[in-house]
Amino acid sequence: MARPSTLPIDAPTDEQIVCHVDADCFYVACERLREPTLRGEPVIVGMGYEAGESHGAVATASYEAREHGVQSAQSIEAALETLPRRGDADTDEPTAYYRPVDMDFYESVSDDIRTVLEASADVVRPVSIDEAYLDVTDRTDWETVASFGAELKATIRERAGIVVSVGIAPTMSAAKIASDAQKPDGLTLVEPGEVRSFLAPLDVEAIHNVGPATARKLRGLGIETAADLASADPDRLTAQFGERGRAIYRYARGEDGRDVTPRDDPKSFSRESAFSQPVADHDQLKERVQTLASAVADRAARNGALYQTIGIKVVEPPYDVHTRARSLSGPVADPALLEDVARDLLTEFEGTRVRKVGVRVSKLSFTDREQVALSGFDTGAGSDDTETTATERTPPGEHSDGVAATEATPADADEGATSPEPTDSPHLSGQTTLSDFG
Ligand code: TTP
Ligand code: CA
Repeated sequence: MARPSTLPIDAPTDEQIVCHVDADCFYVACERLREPTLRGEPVIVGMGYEAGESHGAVATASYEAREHGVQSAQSIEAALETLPRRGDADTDEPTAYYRPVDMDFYESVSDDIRTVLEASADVVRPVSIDEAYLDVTDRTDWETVASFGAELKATIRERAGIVVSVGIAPTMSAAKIASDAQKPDGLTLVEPGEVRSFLAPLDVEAIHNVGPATARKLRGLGIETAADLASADPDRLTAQFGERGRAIYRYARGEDGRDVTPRDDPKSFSRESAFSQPVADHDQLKERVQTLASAVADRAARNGALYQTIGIKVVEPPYDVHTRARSLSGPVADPALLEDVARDLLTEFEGTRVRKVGVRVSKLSFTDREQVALSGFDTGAGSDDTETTATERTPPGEHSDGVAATEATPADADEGATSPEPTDSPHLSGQTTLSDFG
């Protein structure tokens, strides 16, 4: 049914059926995949954590560990106080298993989930490594959508080994909130006409575009719940918050006309890695660069990307950032060439003490390989860098913009405008030793 042209763009519409899929305690679920003895146990995955150590922060905790109060972003030290490492404690007190973050593995599991999502929906919008919106309007209808959701969950469990929670609603905001409503292993359906009453009892902060600061101001005005916001005076909200006042008023009423759209292609893929002590041994650096180059090549391949510029980043202690890049004459997807160019760019830094290295590919294109072959460019160029036409010296910091990763949060992410800006890799903070550039 076409949207009547007299309706404002944000008017409620029953046209869309949106699924929001969010994996349950994702990093832990991945660890349990390869280590089934962790099932049913308290498990904590630490960012910047190493086996037997106590530094780093909790990336996620299993639901069993959450019962004891362990939560994301807590320090590992604090978590260890609540739940000592299994094997360390000689008491009957509860203990937990601790594991370091392994992004490469989690990304490969994320790709398995993505494959199921792509096959189940006409449009998939990934939001983070374990979360995506699906437009399933043409795949189901409101009468059968509950079994569609159940089947989707079962297929993800079967193909990727991961338990997800699913929210289904006529709008993106309601679908997102619904997926969180009955975690873990949830399936929550909000039917057309029910969105406003579904939102009504929620805290204002649950509403799309309401961040912590806006929520505080709203509470100051006596507006505590979505119902309060939905029945507030829109002119007063506009006077207070500008155009956004009217937008959040609409969202609170369940009026969210956003379509699920595929995310823009990323601009680059990168990986970097820090050493605990500065390293001057060139062979060791070369080896690390090679590992990073191969991880980047993998990631580009998984995303069907060709790259034309290959770059490295070298950080001398304390914060002296050098970047070097080389442009090829055409786009390639060639891991061996990528590794060679990255290693070659590194030779300039022989003898340098290095705290951190990174590898990046940019100038991406997403044409398929067939087209590239047709254009006469040999993607199997191997390590022959006669393909290279220029070495550009890029000023320090160049790599800090335009960064995009597969988990990039879209510009219109669900965080309120007053929330902190999402980074390219939503939960990866500086704590990690292997992270994205920028
Ligand atoms: P979330 O979806 O927020 O959390 P979760 O999947 O662990 O748990 P839930 O069942 O409540 O959805 O984040 C996805 C992954 O992102 C998470 O497994 C680990 C990582 N992460 C961090 O590294 N740091 C953080 O502060 C958060 C919140 C998540
Ligand atoms: Ca999750």
